[in-house]
Amino acid sequence: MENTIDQICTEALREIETAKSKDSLNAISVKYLGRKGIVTQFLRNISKLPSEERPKAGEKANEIKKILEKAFEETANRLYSQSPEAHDFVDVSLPGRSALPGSLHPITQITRQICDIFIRMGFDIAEGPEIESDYYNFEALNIPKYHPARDMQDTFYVSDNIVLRTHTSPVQVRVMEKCKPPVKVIAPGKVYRSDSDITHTPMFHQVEGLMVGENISFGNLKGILTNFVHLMFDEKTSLRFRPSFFPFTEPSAEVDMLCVMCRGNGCRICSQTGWIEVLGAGMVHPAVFENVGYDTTKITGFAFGIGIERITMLKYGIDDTRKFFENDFRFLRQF
Ligand code: 2U9
Repeated sequence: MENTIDQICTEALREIETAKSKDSLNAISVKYLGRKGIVTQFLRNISKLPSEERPKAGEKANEIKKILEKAFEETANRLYSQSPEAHDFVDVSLPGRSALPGSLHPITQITRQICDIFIRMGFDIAEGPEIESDYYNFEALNIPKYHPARDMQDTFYVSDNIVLRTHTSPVQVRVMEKCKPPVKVIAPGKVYRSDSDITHTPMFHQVEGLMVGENISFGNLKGILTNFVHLMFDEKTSLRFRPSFFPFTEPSAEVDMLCVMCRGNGCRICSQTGWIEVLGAGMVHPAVFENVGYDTTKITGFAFGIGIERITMLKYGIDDTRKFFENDFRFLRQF
């Protein structure tokens, strides 16, 4: 009995192996595994065997049936992969693969909102190089040779006199060199500082603004910035100006807005102060005007700098700047 089924198996495997087409393979399959096939008949006849022989014979026959089924499947795959239709087969019944819809990065969205607000107030947009000369990034802005900002710890140096811009201020210097006053521009873009922790990334985004002409005052600065914060957040968000120092402005101020979370009562976001620092500003230092050839007896102006990551975090309640640059879709898709 055992010999017979082994012989059947050997013969079937030889036939399967030499099958030349899917049709002949099909015929072999019917011959052995079909309803009246040799293996099927063999299984049926097991019931006629003496009871002590049945279990062994059944086990053996089922094992051989599995071997043959596997051999049929493998040979069918081999014959199919060699057939011409395997190479240009398109299953038109499959659902289409749609491309993931893209969206604007939250930083891009907020940059555009900020630009729109200043455009409505009459500002033009100016752009400039991210790789800058030491002159435009520091010297022209009254940042002296031994100022800490110039240190390798704070600035990325490309060479002795070339840096990755640490602010977008050089853009406004270039604008003033080219245009006579009045000038009213904002300069959005990437800036670089050699700094990396939970609140700092080596690259971040700024929008700086500059308004220059006759009779431009600190009052104008307060008006423009108050309007900006009211449009960006809401009319109840009041501003507070604190005296500060920057080499390129005099007087200078750091500007806080009423905390968006607690509205001045004190919370974790504002470290219980009720206020959040959002930007820096001041009246352009006369030394900067002299560097671009403006007449300091007639011309005054103000400038300000806004960190875009900070505004975006406050708008969307994000707690870690690094999230902006990890390219994690789970984070980015929320905006
Ligand atoms: C010119 C003259 C002066 C731009 C200014 C600031 C104050 C300031 C910070 C805000 C957040 C940088 O991104 S931040 O960390 N900026 O505090 N920026 S005044 O002053 C200028 C610009 C151009 C010709």
